Amino acid sequence: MFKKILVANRGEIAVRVIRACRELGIPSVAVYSDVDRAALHVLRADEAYLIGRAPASESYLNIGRILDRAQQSGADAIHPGYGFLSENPQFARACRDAGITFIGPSPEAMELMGSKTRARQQMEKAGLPFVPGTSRGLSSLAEAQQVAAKIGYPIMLKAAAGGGGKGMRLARNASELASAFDTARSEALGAFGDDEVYLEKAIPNPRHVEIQILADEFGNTVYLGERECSLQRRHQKVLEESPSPALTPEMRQQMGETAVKAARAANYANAGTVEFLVDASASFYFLEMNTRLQVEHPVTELVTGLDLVQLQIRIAAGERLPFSQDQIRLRGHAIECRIYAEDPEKDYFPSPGRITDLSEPSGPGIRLDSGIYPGWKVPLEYDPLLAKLIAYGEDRQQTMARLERALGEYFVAGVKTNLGLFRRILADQDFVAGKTDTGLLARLTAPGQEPAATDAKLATIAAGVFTLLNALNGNSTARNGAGTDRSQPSSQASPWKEAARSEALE
Ligand code: MV4
Repeated sequence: MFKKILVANRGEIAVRVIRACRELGIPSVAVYSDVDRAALHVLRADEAYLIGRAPASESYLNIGRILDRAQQSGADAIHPGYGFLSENPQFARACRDAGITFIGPSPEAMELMGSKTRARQQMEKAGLPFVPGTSRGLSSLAEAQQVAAKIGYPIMLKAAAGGGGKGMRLARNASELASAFDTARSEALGAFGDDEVYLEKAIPNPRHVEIQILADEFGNTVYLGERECSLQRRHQKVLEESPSPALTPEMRQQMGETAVKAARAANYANAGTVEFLVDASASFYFLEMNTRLQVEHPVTELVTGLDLVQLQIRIAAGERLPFSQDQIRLRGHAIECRIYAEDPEKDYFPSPGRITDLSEPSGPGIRLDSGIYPGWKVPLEYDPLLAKLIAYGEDRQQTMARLERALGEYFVAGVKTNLGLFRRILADQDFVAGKTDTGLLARLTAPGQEPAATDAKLATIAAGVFTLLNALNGNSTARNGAGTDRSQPSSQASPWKEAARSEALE
């Protein structure tokens, strides 16, 4: 087993990985940028090292600096989390060259899946169902129009180096394709440094269902059920659940076995996710494979009872999978909400700032993977994900009830959050009925949909009460301790608290 693990990430996922290290008895090393000196992951790790200035390119994406810190601290493995360097084959290769184990798949598997066209060729060779379209880059508009005419419009233009919907364009006919082609190419070049684009038949109103797989370095590969991720906004997932309300046990098995075949075709080891589109008639198609631990991995952990991060570490250390497919049991239901610092009244624009007060949910069936604490200032340089609230229950009904109860216990002051959106999702008839299609979030987040007037007022009053209660608690301690009787709340309260209090009294 490893002697020490460096966690090349920040926020809730770095905290999550540090927890796995602690349980395995492995010392952990955090790295941090200038603005993350007091971040939660720094406080939780056994050691921490500064790696650079706030821009990610100078810190969390700085391969040389991170490897230096690994060597300096005596770490013999690096966990990349998600995002940042997690799907960068050059980083995985640099780790290998430095004699440090990258906790994840091989650089070769990452390269294969990083090119969406190469991945499609490989799936075609392995005989797996994938969305009809081209499996190599389009060399000209004429070629694109020829293929599109053959498979039929509407089509999607996608960047081969993209993924996750970035740089994707819909064309409903030949003239739309003509106007989209050159822009798609130059956008792909700008965003990914590679102008290769390909096309797929557009699947109308698809569901996004992904299969978690786990593979050891001895060729043992298993699937761990699915995650329904159709609630997305601008290609950002907002809520994920397992099992998917749209899958039958037969589909689950078919998709699971297809995902295992896809992983085998890529000679894949460690944790990975195979994404599928599911159409209205329940046919499924390979979309892409993500070669990292995903944000939404906790829903799979809850329904399988497994610790995916510990298993990643053990696989990377050369251990065999400790179970086979027939030993995996899926039980109950899990739903995850991604809690972001963003302003619902400004079209969910990021809203970083200082966390002035915090009340966190707990209790039966509630898991909170959080990266914040009161007094911490959420920096504006990175993704504004604050925490993931995950509910677990025997069935979807109980899970929704627990989630709703937990949302009522959750209070974040100082930054705007999307917490209110989840209360409305849970109150939505379509969501309750399991009809989690793409249109649902668009409807709930459309401008004017926000019941801002009443909710915002109520939230402000609640904030005022919360602040007063805190201040009063502080007073009683002071009275008992030092004999001072401050009948007014502390004069050191922040301007925010003062504002909230006066608004509440108003
Ligand atoms: C598609 C598609 C329709 N047809 N590909 C890919 C990544 C994901 N974030 C969005 N992607 C899509 N790819 C073809 N050939 C529609 C989407 C899509 C989507 C898919 C599932 C759930 C929500 C979605 C929201 C927007 C677009």
